[in-house]
Amino acid sequence: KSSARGVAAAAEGKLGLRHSQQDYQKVYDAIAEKLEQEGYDDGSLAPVLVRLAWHSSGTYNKEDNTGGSNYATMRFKPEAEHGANNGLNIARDHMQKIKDAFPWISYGDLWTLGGVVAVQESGGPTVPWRPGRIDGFEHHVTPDGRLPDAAQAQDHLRFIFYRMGFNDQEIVALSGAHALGRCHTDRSGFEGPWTFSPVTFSNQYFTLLQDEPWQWRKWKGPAQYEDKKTKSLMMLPTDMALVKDKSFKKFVDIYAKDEDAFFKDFSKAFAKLLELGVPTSQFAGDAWKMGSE
Ligand code: HIF
Repeated sequence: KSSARGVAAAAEGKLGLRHSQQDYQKVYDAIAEKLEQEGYDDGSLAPVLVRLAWHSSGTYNKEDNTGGSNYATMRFKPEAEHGANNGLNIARDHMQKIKDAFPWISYGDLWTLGGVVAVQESGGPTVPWRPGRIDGFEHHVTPDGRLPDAAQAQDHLRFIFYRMGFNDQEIVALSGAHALGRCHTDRSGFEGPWTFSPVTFSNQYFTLLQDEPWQWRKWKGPAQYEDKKTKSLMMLPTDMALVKDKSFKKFVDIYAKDEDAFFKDFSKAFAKLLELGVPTSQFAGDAWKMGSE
């Protein structure tokens, strides 16, 4: 049933019957216009939109080709209620307003495009993106436990990200997205931002990981690190795994030194993440570079 819709969607895409890059650019602009939210966290929705795009894609399993961004299954209660997705209702609700204005876009395309807008408008690299995802059904929801558990270390990171088809370099490159946003006690239990500028996309996550002394925070919450000097920043156990593991650390050092290298590798890895689980036949052609004028 869903494959028939996929074929139809792909055919429409190939024939260019549906929507042009300019149409999608209008959606991009509408999202960009909504990012700044006075009073919300650090003043921007960008971080939580990046998290939505990633969590809607990161359920992918290359072994059986299930999960990923194709069906936007976080719309369904069982996946919305997976613990890892706590708080993403905020992002989905904001994106629903965009969907109301552009009802022709699929949720998977909308959420992944939201991640692209958020990265780019926060000063990050251009992330090639193309439409083609279709809305699926509740039976496409994958089991809980496919997203990473922040309390764990390098073995777990590899187990989770290798399952999606990523290698060590890509794991580290992706991780730089924690330059954006913060942890919330009522969502994950953890608390605080990773960097001093949580609404600016930069390589600061890597320079801080490399340069700052980190120590366990003494508090009642889950085990997390704090920076010794200001005690205002945090790192998750999974973040610290990147400097404890030699193979990961090599890339942390590269990205701390060379922001261009980070931007280039992040762009590739994030574009790949956002297309996990989408059959190539559903894409009409090469990915686009979207952006504000
Ligand atoms: Fe995150 N991530 N992430 N993450 N994440 C959180 C928040 C954000 C992990 C755990 C957490 C990636 C990988 C991993 C963002 C983007 C990405 C939170 C806090 C946790 C616990 C949630 C909350 O309390 O609000 C783990 C264990 C990961 C495996 C390494 C990606 C690479 C870094 C794939 C990625 O892009 C963003 C952005 C946020 C901030 C959300 C916010 O609301 O500010």
